[in-house]
Amino acid sequence: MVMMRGRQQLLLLLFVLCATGLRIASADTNPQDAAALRSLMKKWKNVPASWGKYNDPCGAKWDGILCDGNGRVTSLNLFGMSMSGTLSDDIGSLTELRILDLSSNSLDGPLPAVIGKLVKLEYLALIGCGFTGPVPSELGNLSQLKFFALNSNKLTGSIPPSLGKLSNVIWLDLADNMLTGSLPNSKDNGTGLDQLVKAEHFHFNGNMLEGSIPTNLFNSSMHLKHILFDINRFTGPIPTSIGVIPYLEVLRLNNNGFTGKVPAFNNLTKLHVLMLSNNKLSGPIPNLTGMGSLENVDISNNSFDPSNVPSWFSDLKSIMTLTMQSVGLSGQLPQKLFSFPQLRHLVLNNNELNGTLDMGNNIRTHLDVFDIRNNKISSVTVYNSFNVENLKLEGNPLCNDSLLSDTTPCTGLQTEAPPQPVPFDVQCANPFIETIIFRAPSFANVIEYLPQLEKNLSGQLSSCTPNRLGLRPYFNEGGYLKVAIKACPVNQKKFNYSQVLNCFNLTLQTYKPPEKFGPYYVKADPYPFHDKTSRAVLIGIVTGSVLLIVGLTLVGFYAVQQKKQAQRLVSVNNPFASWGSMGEDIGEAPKLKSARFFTLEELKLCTNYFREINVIGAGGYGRVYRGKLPDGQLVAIKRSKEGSMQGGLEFKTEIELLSRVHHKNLVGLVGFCFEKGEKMLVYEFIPNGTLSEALYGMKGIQLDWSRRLKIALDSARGLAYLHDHANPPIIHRDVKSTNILLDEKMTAKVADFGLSLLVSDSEEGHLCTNVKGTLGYLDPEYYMTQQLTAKSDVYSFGVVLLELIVAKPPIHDNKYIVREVKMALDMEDRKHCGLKDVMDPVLEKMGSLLGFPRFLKLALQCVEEVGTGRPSMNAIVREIEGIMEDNGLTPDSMSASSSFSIESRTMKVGPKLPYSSASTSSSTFDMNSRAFEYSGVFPSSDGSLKS
Ligand SMILES: *[C@@H]1O[C@H](CO)[C@@H](O)[C@H](O)[C@H]1NC(C)=O
Ligand SMILES: *[C@@H]1O[C@H](CO)[C@@H](O)[C@H](O)[C@H]1NC(C)=O
Ligand SMILES: *[C@@H]1O[C@H](CO)[C@@H](O)[C@H](O)[C@H]1NC(C)=O
Ligand SMILES: *[C@@H]1O[C@H](CO)[C@@H](O)[C@H](O)[C@H]1NC(C)=O
Ligand SMILES: CC(=O)N[C@H]1CO[C@H](CO)[C@@H](O)[C@@H]1O
Repeated sequence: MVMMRGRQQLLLLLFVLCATGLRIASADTNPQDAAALRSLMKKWKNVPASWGKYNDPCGAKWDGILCDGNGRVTSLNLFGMSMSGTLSDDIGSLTELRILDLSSNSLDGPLPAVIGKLVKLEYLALIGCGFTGPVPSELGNLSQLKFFALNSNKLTGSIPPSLGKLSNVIWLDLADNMLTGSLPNSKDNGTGLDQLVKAEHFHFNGNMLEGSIPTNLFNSSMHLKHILFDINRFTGPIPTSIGVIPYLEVLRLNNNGFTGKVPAFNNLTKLHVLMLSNNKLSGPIPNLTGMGSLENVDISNNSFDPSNVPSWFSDLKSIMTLTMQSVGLSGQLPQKLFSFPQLRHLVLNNNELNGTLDMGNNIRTHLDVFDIRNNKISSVTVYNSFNVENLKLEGNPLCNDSLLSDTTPCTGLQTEAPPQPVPFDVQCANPFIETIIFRAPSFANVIEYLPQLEKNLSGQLSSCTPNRLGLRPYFNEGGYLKVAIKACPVNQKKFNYSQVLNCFNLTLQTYKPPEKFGPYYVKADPYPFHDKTSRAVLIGIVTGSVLLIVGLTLVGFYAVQQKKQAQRLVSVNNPFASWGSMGEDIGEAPKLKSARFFTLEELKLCTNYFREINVIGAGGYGRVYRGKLPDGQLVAIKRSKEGSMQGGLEFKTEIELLSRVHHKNLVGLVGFCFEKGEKMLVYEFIPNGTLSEALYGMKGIQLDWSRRLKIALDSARGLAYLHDHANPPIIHRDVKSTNILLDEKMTAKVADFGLSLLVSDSEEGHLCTNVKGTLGYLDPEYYMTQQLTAKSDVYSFGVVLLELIVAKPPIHDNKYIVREVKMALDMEDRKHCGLKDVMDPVLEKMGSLLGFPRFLKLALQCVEEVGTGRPSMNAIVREIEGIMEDNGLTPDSMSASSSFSIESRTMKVGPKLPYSSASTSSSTFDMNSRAFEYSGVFPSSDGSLKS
């Protein structure tokens, strides 16, 4: 009988072993710990599916549990499991616990005091839950604790003095709760935070802590690296003892009520981030002499004594972000400041800075923001190397009465739109999303650092989500940088519990972000672990024929992966392959000469995620953005609207065409992007704006006659190339002064021949098509007959030549330029040909009008009614060359600055290039080209406007 029972038991055991997937059960869980876990589980909803399914938490592996050889639970890690409920006192029974991490769950209720019994605990992380009530003073008994993080809950009450007994603690984080009271110290409260000499992190920001900070809280034997006391209600003076902490890297005291003088911090030579803004500090501006590690300083909005620009501005050799609003600064900024290569944000508005703003000639920095609004600057010296578009000058005397008054630095039109959260670009049904909150980044321009972070994080998460990561950065009010991460599962519908626990649990700081990002914490969004399909799949796999399924699955995965890999390879080589689904056969990759393929991601990064501020033109086709490639090259990116008419085939034709066209008087194509429904053309960026701006847009730029001849010649050469040397020939179809751009040497380049049609597409060079072009430039013959020829471009070019004389738009004051000039014409007048009242008045002031009658004659030939009466572009080139040579001007050797003058009243001009770069902020490609079809308004050449 006994024998039988034994055999039955053996059989039963074998059966159980088989049913649990042939797992060899190791140590049984200690019954006390097993009971505690079951009781804890009763108070929790949505525990991992493995919980309770198996009898033995250690042996059968409940997700998130680790045990020692005696079956005692040593680690309870349920980060981001989307659980809810409360934490019961049963936790106190797990006395061998070393790691307790329940972060990013919807747990609430009070923290049980019995956590204080877990005396072996080294890591306690209850971050981003909803715990309420006080921090139990019993937690001070956790003498082995190294990592103590209760941040981002709803804890109330004061910080218990007993925490001073956490003699091994390195990380102490109580931030973002509702804590009140003062910081306990050993002198007043028996025990206190001053005793935590091993601590490297005091993170108490975002509470309602109050009172003054005791002087004895800090001493020189401490190891503090980060002091985050910002956004509280502290009052009284900043203790001088902070200045003796040898390893301090981040000091954030901003947004409190600190008063009095800022103590000497000069010995804090490792300090990177110093934030004192929005307090009531007084006395002299802090003396930061010798603090060469500072990268991010903000001392704005205090009540410092007015002072001259301090000499330590020249010491900040590592500075990236310097913010000093309303601190009573006067005088001039030292040029040295602008030689520090990492400086990106300089915000000095609402001070008394006066005299000339002269950044010197060796600017090594690229300022993304230079805000010097509401000061007393009366003049500015601008050098070639400085990017004027980021300068904000409003509210300075300089803006009242100078040629700058209408420019963006003074009008503030470039004021940054509030940051828009950009959409993630990875898509999947069940992404895992978590946000890393960086509490003291050194930089303000995240775009520059995002690629580093992405690379670094991809490495960290690669075992769960290779190549499938989206990042979305944004700064919030406190200067905290939040980066949301969206990770997609690969070859599976969802992430499982153990993947989330092993890959995404960044709470214990095992993940090291790149330098300059500073301290961080992580908060995960809830994840839909518990919807039915996933459980069915899981149960299916467990209960089915394990080997068979594993075998089949492996084969299946392999096949899918091979296929995916093959597809990936194809799509990298040929971005057009994925577009076959549009119903058109686009075929092979375009045949490109020297133009490259950009990914959508690359173009996003170089345009700041297509931010509004980078838009330099817009119109029917879409928008044009300014961007900066990683190698520093500036580009103009023409992005077609979603669902724009042009299909993949036309797009391919266009880029093939454009990539073949290379001429120094044509704006060159750098590359293109064709991905996820986006069609973008990337052109070289031409810094000095359009011809129309130079003629009648910007004040300050004045082109003399010989310079205008040269511009006419340059653009004629560009068009002649399109007509006669491009293969196949190209008709521009939209020649106008806004499509002629001026580069840094004032060389003209013709832009936007995207509307072009291939001449060879039709017979005998004639094209029958809908009339397209721009009001004021349109060839009347083309309009009447709809026959497009190269001579239509010649007509439009003739209008541009007249604009060079008149310096007004082709239609102005209800007059049409062609008609206006013809009416005034009087060839008897040898000097002005009767156009004295019509022509640009500055022309005569700026020197003689060599060859003017011949030039005028050429222009009028170009605008002949009948196409056959007009010269070819080649003939035009030869005639302008002739005009220049006969008048002693050498067409190909005009230097950049010889005749380009600028009126200078309050503005001094640097040695290199005058203030012409102001026009960089306006459009490179005029997309407002009011292209119209038959029904448009057309000016007849007699000057009236007809409908
Ligand atoms: C610490 O001592 C000070 C001075 O006696 C007292 O005001 C404060 O309330 C004490 N703090 C705590 C947390 O007990
Ligand atoms: C800085 O350190 C030096 C040398 O240790 C010391 O003499 C000086 O008093 C310190 N300054 C401050 C402000 O603590
Ligand atoms: C600032 O501190 C440095 C070094 O401690 C000292 O030499 C200098 O005189 C101080 N400057 C002012 C304006 O107090
Ligand atoms: C700037 O302001 C200071 C102090 O008000 C004054 O002494 C100085 O002369 C001013 N400089 C210029 C160039 O106006
Ligand atoms: C407690 C725990 O499971 N920690 C894991 C968190 O993630 C890291 C990787 O970042 C793993 O190494 C840990 O085991």
